[in-house]
Amino acid sequence: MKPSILQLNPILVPAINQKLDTLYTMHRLYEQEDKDAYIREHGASIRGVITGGHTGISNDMIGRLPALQVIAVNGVGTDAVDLAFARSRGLPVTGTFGALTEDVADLAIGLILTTLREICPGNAFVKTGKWIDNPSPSAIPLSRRFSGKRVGIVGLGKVGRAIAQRAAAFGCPIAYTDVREMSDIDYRFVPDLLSLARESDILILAAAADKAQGIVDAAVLDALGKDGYLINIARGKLVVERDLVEALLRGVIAGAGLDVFVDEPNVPVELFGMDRVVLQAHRASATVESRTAMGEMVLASIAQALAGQRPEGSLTT
Ligand code: 8YV
Repeated sequence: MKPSILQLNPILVPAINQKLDTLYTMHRLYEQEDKDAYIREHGASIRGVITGGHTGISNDMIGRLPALQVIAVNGVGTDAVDLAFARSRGLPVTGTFGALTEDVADLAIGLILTTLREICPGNAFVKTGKWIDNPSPSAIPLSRRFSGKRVGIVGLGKVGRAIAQRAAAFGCPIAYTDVREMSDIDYRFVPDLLSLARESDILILAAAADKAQGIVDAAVLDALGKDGYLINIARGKLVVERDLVEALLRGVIAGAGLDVFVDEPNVPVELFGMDRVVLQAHRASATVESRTAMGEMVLASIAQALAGQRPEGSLTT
């Protein structure tokens, strides 16, 4: 009999789904009307869980899966899994570390360019026929340059470093904050976030959100200042979202490029009409390339765990 796997989020790569279906009996919880009843019926047979970084899994759900041998996160953020709890049960929790770095960094740069250069309103101006109606160059206000701006990165892990590399190619001086100074790179280390915000034109959030909730608040936004931009490709909960909306409404900062939010898919509606705010639906890793590589890592983690091996890159075992 094929082992049973519980999948909490869809995987958008057909080849990965085919492999999963060939190897396992797949229980796709997101397709079920009555999720609670479904777990009651199938929970005892489940040996592996596949979940998204943002979705994770609750301790209650883990408790309902007595035969569970692995939690494979199809992402790099493991903040929605209680790692200490999984560790206490000897359960490996794996992530797709390294598989999505380039695409997440690319989107960060994309958000910077679209926000500072106001590409979205420019696009709408042409596509809605407004340019023909108003061909004067003064019809659209001037935007802001990216090249050479002071970039501050919060979290210099794999993604933070890939963003730094790209921003450096735009001639930007790079500074960063993290729990400690990194000895292997020569970007400027700033120990506290408030100072980093004060010394940056563009503040980019690339940190894990396991412990760092609400670190970007009114004071940090105030320090970033009226010509400053916030970019978030990490987790919505790193930001006090109400403070960010207020700061944008009151011109405390100039704009924001956001891929992630506190309560996805709910996004504060005040942001919708703002030209200097660019929004994405949590899509930084949503390329065929990243999602294929991520899917392969998920497959490998499950195969290793079910074969009684410690999955490569397990965070808890
Ligand atoms: C994914 C993410 O969108 O890596 C993460 O932590 O949040 C994203 O890359 C998500 O995990 C896909 O399921």
